[in-house]
This record gives sequence, C-alpha cells and structure tokens, in this order.
Amino acid sequence: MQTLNRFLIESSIQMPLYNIIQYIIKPSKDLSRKINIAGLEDILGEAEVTNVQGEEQKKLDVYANDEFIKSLSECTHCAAMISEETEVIIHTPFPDAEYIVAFDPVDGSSNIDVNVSIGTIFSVYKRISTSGPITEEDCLQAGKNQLAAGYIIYGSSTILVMTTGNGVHSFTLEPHIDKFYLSDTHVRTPKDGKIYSLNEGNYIKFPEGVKKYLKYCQENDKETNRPYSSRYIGSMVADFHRNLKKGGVFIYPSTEKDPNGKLRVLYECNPMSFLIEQAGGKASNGFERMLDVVPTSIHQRTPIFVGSTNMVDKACEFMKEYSTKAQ
Ligand code: P6P
Repeated sequence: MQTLNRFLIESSIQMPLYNIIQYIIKPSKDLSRKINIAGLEDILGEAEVTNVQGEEQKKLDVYANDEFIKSLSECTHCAAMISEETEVIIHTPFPDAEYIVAFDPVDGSSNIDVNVSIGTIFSVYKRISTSGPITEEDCLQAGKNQLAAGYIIYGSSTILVMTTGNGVHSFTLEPHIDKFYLSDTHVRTPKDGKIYSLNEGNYIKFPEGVKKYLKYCQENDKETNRPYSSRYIGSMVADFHRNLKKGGVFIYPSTEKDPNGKLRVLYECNPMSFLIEQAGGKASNGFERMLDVVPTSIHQRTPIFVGSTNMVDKACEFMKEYSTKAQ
C-alpha cells in the first residue's frame, strides 16, 4: 500500500503544495477521531453561537475551525485563509507567503448529531500580489486558478479525495497507523448516471428550469434509464462523493429564499467543481462553467449543478430554456 506522502512525492508535487496538504490532513486526522467517538465526548449539539452565514454553529464547527486555523497558521507557505466559519480573511504569521487556503472545516455539520457522513472541503490558490498582507483581490479568483482542491469525508471510513490538476485520487485513513493510504487513482465519474440529488422540499421556490428538469428525471423512459432515483442526504460532501463514484447530478439552485443559492463559491462549489472536471464531469451555475465565475466577495453564494456531464448539460438546457440568469 502506498502512503499519501509517497504518492505525492512520486507525483513530483511542488514542495509548497506538499507542505500545505500536510497541514490540512493533520487536523483532519484528529477530527476523524473526534467524530468517531462523538457520542462519548462533549462535541455534539449547538455551540450557542452563530457564524458569518447566520447559521447555528455546532460545537464541532467551532472545534474544527480552530484546529484548521491553528495548523495552517504554522505553515510557512500559507499567507492567509478563508473559512466558512470566519467572517474576515485570516492572516497567518507569514504575510509574504505565496498561498491561500479556503476551507469549510465541517460541511454538513448538522448531520453529526444523527451519525451521517460529514466532511471538510479545501481549496488552494497562489496569491496575485507579490508580497505583503493578502488582499481581498488575492482571494477573489476564478476557480480555474485553483492549484489543489479536495475533501475529507468522515464516514464509515475517512477518505481524502483530492486533485492537484493531474486527475482525482483518493486515500483512506488507516486509523490504527494514523496514515492515509492510496485507495483509488485517476477516479473518473460516469458521463451518465441515474441519481439526482437536490432538496425537493424547496420545489415551489425552484426556478422553472429546475422544476422542468425534476419532472424530466421522474418521467418513464426506458431508453434513457428514467425515472432516475432521488438520493439526498443534506451533506454536500456525502452526496457529491456518492455521485462521483456512481454517476449522478447534485443541484443546489437559487430559490426565492436564497436568490444566489445556498452554497458558497470559494470553499464549497469551486473545490467540488475542480474535482468533478478532473474526474471527467461538469459543474455549472446553471448558465456558465462554475470555474469561470469570478467571485465578488469571500462568502459569495452560487447556484450549482455538478456531476455527470450529460446530466449537468441536460439540467442546464432546461435552465436556459425556462429560466433567466437573474432569477
Ligand atoms: P438544505 C449543509 O448545511 C450544506 O451546507 C451542504 O452540505 C448541504 O448540501 C446543504 O447545505 C443542505 O442544505 O437546505 O437542503 O438543508
């Protein structure tokens, strides 16, 4: 079995990126242990604080955010961080360092109380400015500029799925040895799938194009393997991971309540979009390639259609025919 570090070295990854990945996976191992004994430690439930998103923070959100910030603040290649849980850019003691890391420390944290898989999502960029404190402009880059992206899914096993632009590879944590081992290389997502994932409870608030696509998924048509199956667990990392392996489409569209959608560009949609394209799939905001979108704020939200190429294309066809971009 090949360790993550051996794989990275043999893939001739640039040393700064190698380094940054080490400072990301270190807290993820501790987090995995905590999640696996969540019921035995005071790590479940609300932290009685809300985050910049106005969301109730879970104790695990606060713990994980602190641990990732602490770890990356020791990485001499990391100049700043963007975290879902923190309103402002987090500057490290290395203002002239070259890299920025955006992360969602615990995505889907509300599922921790019911033992459903959750995950950490991360994305790595190179700064635009040459030195000095990281500016907002350094952080507001299109997703196509990412140098690395990935997630760690804390489920029946803890798996790191990542890309540095040369395909998608996954590594499984051997908890007794506390090391990640290569478990799958050059992961490819099927061009077609039979799974659609979205919160149908929001149906009446969906754009017309999404409503039409949903009905298309439910029609009887043997030739195109329809009706598809609906699978939605409310944890993006878990829904994405299943669809990546089996084929399918994950959609979080704009709604009347969230006109820009719910999920965030920098630390949810962009990393997942980089991964899916590297695995032969597609990601869009319904009208354009997700990775071309230039964010205007560090916590900007966006609609997202991500997964099997042919399914994303079909959903976007309905969006273009029945919905307007502004919607
Ligand atoms: P809803 C979890 O809160 C999250 O950010 C994603 O992990 C998940 O896909 C989505 O929100 C679920 O949102 O509105 O369907 O509960």
